[in-house]
Amino acid sequence: MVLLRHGESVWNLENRFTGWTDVDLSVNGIEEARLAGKILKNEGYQFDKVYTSVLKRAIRTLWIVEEVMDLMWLPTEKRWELNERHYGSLQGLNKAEMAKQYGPELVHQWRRGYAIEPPPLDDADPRHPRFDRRYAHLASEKIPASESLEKTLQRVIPCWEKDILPDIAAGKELIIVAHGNSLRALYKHLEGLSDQEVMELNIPTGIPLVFELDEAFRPTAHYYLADSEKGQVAVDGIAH
Ligand code: DG2
Repeated sequence: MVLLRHGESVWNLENRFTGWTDVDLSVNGIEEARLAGKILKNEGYQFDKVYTSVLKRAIRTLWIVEEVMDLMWLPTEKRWELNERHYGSLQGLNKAEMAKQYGPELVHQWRRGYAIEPPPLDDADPRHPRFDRRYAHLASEKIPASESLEKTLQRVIPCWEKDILPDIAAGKELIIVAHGNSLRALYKHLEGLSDQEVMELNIPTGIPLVFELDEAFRPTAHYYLADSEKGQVAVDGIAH
């Protein structure tokens, strides 16, 4: 199974909290997606099915990977549960400016704390997902105005258990193209990281992360497919 965080988005580039804001890839993000596709192709990966979010930075990354790999036929499940965590009223704000205003510790807690929820979007805010058709089928209590990583995990893991795992059990090779925090939630679950340990976990944009699973679907190994120095810097470093 391969996990892939989308390529750099325009708001990653501008260092803005993004969450459920539907921004596109930056020019660099398009390149990252191409490189991810090339690496997967060169390494001989094949897939039977794709899971992604309903946000275009993940979907476009997937399209580019599929095009490069000549796999545009792949059945695709677009799932809101794989969306980035909702960043509440922080969405659109610059991370460095917020750190200056509120202090780096609080901003770090908002970004990496497990249970802390950023301030919510107002119910009447036109950016609230309850006004977005793609979430219209959801019960109102499921539509977030802000999410902690814990809440994100509470929607990612049921999707993993009910839908993704049965596909793996049926022998399908999967790629999951999603986001920094929805993938951190899945990684935490797979590797059994503590709430404290997951604070140190960062997943770089556009670098395929392979999980090898045993018969009980427990990970036996995981590794990034980063063959360049740039890729290694992204894996060792963080932020976006
Ligand atoms: C970023 C992650 O999400 O930000 O929402 O700002 O993976 O969709 O680019 P992504 C966002 P941090 O949690 O690293 O601040």
